[in-house]
Amino acid sequence: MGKPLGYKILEEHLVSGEMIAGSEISIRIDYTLTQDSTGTMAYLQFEAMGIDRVKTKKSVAYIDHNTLQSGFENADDHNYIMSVAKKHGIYASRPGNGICHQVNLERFGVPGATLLGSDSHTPTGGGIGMIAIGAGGLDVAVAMGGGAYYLNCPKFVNVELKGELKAGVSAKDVILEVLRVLSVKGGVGRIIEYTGEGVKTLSVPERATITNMGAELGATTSVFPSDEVTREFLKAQDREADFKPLAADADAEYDEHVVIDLGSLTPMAAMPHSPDNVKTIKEIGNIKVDQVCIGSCTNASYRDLMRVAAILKGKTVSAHTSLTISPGSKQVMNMLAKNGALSDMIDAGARILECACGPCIGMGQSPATDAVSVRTFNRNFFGRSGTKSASVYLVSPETAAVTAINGYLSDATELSDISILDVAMPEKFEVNDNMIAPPADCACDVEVVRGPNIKPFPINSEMPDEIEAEVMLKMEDNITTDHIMPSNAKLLPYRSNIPYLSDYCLAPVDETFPARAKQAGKTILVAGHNYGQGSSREHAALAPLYLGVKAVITKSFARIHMANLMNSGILPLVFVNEADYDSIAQGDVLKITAVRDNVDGKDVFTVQNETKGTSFEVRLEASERLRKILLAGGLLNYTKKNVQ
Ligand code: MIC
Ligand code: SF4
Repeated sequence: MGKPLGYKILEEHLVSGEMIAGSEISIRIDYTLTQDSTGTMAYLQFEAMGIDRVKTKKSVAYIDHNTLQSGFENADDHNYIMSVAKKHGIYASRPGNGICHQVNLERFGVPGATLLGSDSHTPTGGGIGMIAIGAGGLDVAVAMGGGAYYLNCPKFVNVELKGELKAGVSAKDVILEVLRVLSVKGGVGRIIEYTGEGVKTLSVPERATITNMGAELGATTSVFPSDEVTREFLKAQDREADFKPLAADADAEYDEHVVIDLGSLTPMAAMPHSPDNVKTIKEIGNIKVDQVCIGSCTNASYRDLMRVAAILKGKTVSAHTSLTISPGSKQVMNMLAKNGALSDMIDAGARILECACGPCIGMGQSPATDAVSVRTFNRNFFGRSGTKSASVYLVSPETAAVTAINGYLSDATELSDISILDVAMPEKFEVNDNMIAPPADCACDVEVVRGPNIKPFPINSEMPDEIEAEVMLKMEDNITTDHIMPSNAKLLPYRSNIPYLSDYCLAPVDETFPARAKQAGKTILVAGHNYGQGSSREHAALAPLYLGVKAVITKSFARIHMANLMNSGILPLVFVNEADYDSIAQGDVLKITAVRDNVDGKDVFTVQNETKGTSFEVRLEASERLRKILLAGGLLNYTKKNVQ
């Protein structure tokens, strides 16, 4: 039987394990990327490993998230990243050069290679035929040191694309449709692989929009074949030598199959507060819009922004709407400047922001109270914009641009002259890597700069033999990492300061939690399905660790967050019978005895509810290696133990 493309790439990089869905495998990592908000922690951990130089083919450190300098903290952390990268053989993309995923696609993506990134949207690289996976910073640090990356062998879902998109309908609408069909947990434990006639009608950045938002499906990653369209893109980036044709076997067998007729799609939006809450623009109706934000690693490519410029040309942004545009890379911004498109945007009244994540991660542009904000981003989780009462809708760049002009949610297929959207891919991109700083030849020449914002990160102790603690918080389904460890302009500067951050841990769910947890000393969390969806930030495990969280019991976990919990030595447990969730109340005291024996060898064990006098069963879904990590009190302890 034939194999999916993702299967073949994983198999080529296999270090240990068997390619059986659900069983643990480890793979060799060719490339890594970090960004600044997860990077400081990743490099502190890399330094703690005592390795001189990275062992990957290439590792790149991006500075793109924390680009607001409202105090010394971000600037200090940037100096740390620049110097630590220089010392250890890592290329560093300076602030202003662009968003990690877009720049990586443009300048470093290689079909058939593996990429591990300390950001959940690393799968953007799947648009160029890579197996690109998001992970916690510690896993990326290990990969930089030459260690394998461990994951559960995924299932493979084939999304077959038929036909061609109509003008005004966009790659964003394709992934919104996939989200509508599969939901935010539909991709868990799966690689989403795109095939079919429709593939060749999509450019590499359009494919990358689709693989980028595979993160919102909870997928391990998403991948497109590498074909003539890929070759053209690489050629236009002066990198044709990196091209290699790749596709699934013609008779490839998949675990699941979804068919999407591109021609039948219409413009869509993900409504508040979840990326899978998708409806067509027609269904939602022409609601009044206060703010439009265009940009992010999902939708800030050359063609995206050229179409936006074409819609804005000669028009004025609605009087009651604010429009911001953040180009995804310096390359794209420069091309728009040279061909006049930037001028069309400025002329229409767009507020041009720097090439960075910006409003997507709440770095400015928080909407007004009760405002409706329409964004081309990938996440509209509750509170992420920085304004709790705001309603955020996720749309394509075309939808965003017409909406900004009209001031009401609008359908780009109804443009009076639709031919303006006919934008060709450039034959040649503006290539200038002058903002990518190369590493030093020798580590000895470089001194690492450490500002006062960098605080030691918490390290767990060995797993105790008994856990008895209060359920300090009982939560619903789909709790995101933006709930667990919120990120906004006020908190992002403290990504290297866990004690400070922990005072805001889970505050969007319950503001009293950090103080209550601190007082109790040790706590247990209970939640519904898909706990920890969203970001790869390990701060969502480190802050709970700092606050004394010993175990998290849920109906199910999101992949990266579960790995981060284990890496921190926090027990992630799943209810054997979901109904037991209902029997637990916040404030109940739970007790697990013989914890070490259970973790060592049992898949299922018992938790006593001391308050109710009842008991229930939980499952620990962990390989032998992960059990050892948990027993040691986390990956760093485990690694130290095994190196000595
Ligand atoms: C995000 O989009 O949520 C982020 C900010 O890029 C995160 C990383 C982080 O929290 O620093 C992600 O997606 O992993
Ligand atoms: Fe940056 Fe937003 Fe992309 Fe995260 S999703 S990497 S914050 S642009």
